[in-house]
Amino acid sequence: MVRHFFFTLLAMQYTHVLITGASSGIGEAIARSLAAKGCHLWLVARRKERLIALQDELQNQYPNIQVFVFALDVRSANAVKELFEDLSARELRPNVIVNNAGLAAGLAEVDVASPEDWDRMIDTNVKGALYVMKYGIPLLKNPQGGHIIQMSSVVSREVYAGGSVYSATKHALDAIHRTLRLELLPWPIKLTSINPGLVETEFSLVRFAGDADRAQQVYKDIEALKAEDVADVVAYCLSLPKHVNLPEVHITASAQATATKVRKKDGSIRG
Ligand code: NDP
Ligand code: 8X3
Repeated sequence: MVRHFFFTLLAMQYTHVLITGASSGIGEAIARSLAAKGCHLWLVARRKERLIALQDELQNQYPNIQVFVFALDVRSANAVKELFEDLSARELRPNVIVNNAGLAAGLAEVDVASPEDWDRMIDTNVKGALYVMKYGIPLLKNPQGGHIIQMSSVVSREVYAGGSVYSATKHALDAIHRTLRLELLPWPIKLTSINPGLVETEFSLVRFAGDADRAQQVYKDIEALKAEDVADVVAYCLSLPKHVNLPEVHITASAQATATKVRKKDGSIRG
């Protein structure tokens, strides 16, 4: 309660925020959290009806902000290009990009995994994120600058059996993030990579192709992070003074030591 009061009081440095993957989980929680702080929002994902429901809810709750919705697949370079071309022609445009859309597909070892799953992960997590940066960065290259938040993962630095390609995509994002910190240094553009551990969202449901029982096992008997916990950290990063940046934030549940090693509620160790 006290924590949420504190986070509500944070003043944002930038208040015009585009969020990819805003139809669910972490992206949706970021949208709710930033709307409460008075930010204008551009919500991006494929499931239009979910985005519209969120837009309606936030517009009703916070009539002073503007919420825009764009239903698109970040795997389409053309769709992402058109989105940012459209935005750059408008007066009201984003100065924060939360590059959050992403997924894991499957948990199979390399010799038995599906190449289609690999394509989905690489096309979404790496190429999709790159398209958003390529076409979004020109919007931030101005004297006012902006902030790019990249949703990565603890597996940008770790690996586990069955997670080779998901982990490879997040390692790739880490390399891209560190490269962009060099390339964008001439501009007042902050870059933050958020690296969460286990967060209870639709992530595992997607990973296991809608198998709810299997997805529930991932979070069973442990106290994982909630999407709101990650959203609070994003809000904190966006509220830091202009001269302060957190380039990388690792955030895990208190009961998580590595991507796979967690303390269960009964005190035993899983993984
Ligand atoms: P969710 O499955 O709940 O949300 C994923 C979001 O990404 C949805 O809004 C989905 O929208 C969007 N998305 C997926 N593919 C595309 C696409 N091709 N084009 C546009 N949007 C897309 O999972 P999380 O909230 O947990 O995941 C968000 C990010 O956090 C991901 O990058 C994930 O890798 C990362 N992460 C998650 C962790 C976890 O344990 N949950 C831990 C560490 C990092 P739609 O389907 O409507 O397009
Ligand atoms: C998601 C975290 O450990 O489930 O990035 O792969 S994990």
